[in-house]
Amino acid sequence: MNAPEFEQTQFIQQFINLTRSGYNYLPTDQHLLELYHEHLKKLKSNFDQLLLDQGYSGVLIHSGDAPLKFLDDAHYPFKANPHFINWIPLDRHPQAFLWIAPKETPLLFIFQKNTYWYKLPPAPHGRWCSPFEIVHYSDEEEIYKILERKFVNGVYLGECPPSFQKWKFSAYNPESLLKNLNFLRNTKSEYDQACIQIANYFAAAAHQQVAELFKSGRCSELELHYEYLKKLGTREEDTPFDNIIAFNQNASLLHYVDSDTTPPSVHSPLHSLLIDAGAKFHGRNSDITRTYAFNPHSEFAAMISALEKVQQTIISEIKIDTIYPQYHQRAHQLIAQLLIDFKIIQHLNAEEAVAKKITHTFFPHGLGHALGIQVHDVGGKTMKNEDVDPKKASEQKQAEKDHPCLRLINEVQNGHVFTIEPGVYFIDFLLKELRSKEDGAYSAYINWERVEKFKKYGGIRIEDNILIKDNKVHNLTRRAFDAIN
Ligand SMILES: [Mn+2]
Repeated sequence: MNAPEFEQTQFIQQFINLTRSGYNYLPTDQHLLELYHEHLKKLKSNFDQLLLDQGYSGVLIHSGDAPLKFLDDAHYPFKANPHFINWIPLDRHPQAFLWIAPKETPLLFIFQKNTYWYKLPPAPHGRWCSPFEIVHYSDEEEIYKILERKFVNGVYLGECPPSFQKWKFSAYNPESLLKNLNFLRNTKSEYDQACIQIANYFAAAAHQQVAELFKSGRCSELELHYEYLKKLGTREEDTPFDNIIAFNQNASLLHYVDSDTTPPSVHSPLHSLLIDAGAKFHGRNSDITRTYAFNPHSEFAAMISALEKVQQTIISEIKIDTIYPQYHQRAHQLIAQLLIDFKIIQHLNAEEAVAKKITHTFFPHGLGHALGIQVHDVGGKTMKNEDVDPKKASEQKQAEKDHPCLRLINEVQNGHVFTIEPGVYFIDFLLKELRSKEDGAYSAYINWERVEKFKKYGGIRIEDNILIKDNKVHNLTRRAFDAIN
């Protein structure tokens, strides 16, 4: 068979085209299948061990359901339980269940019931699901009958409607199990890594398309958003997160998702574009940000290049066994120097500017986050490496205190995937706060005329997805952009 029968996303044809065009680092269909089966093997042994350790007979993982809107008969888009996706890359199968028990073949329950209202998700079959025993059901009672006796010591993972309470599991989403599972998800299998790489190829191609159209100066934010989706060949609800496509001052809003319909004109001239958008493959995500100056000869264009240098410097310095907050701290130093070079910070050196937390006004978010089945992936903070030495542990603690926005404080290790996304923004209310800080004492450290000049551009963020493998740093995003250029 040509395509993985398990795969039901829109991306598969694109994926096949990419592999045919011979990009390096892309697995063939057969290789991806092998990686998937290895991923499952490891997952099964991790789950078996954890369940035994914690005294559970097994776990039922619910894929989830599309909730109904208030006072309505329409549903919100379905978003699958990430713990289900970890096992089974089907993100359009609500009401599916997976039963995992030590030394047993996993049971996959797929909802199949005649209906003339909706198209049922196809029943998985073929090589991709050979490690599972597949049971089709139309009524949840059927699952109960099969597993009834096992539920006594079993545990349930997923969103939990009241109807499942009567199933009498010994625990629902127990914290100790979730904590361990989340921590394990920090280390990506080769299958996860391959999927995130593919998701980077898709997103890079769509990014490139949008960048080209932006240069033409004719499209609105909304039109660019549609072009991005079109290039991915996907529905809006199948992107990893709402696209951020922001012109000018809109780029100073970190999560601006409003997609203005106004086309650029003499009355609303274009200065900048910030695009933060990703793609999904087999439920694994990419998350890429780029910023463009409409005038490539402007000072803002030079600032973009300078921030890109900052980003690449940080990436080049990443080493195994170090803690992530160290790079966040480094970003503040380098951004301080950038702001001094651009004559925005004055009368201070970089170290002093960081010590006075002036960079926090221009770079108010974390340097990055773990990336995987969730865009802001779990495990970055849930459990610290027990072997971490006391010095690193106290650094981590301090970093959590100093940088409450930082989502990742773990040690960098092989198998980790995370983003590196420094930014420089001109955010009105933060600038006002800085100006009045300590009765205006800080105001002298800023050249406000220069700040005014940059406000119309909103801000810059540059974000790449980084994989640590074989003690080396692999930039999955640059690799993707290089391949399509
Ligand atoms: Mn991100």
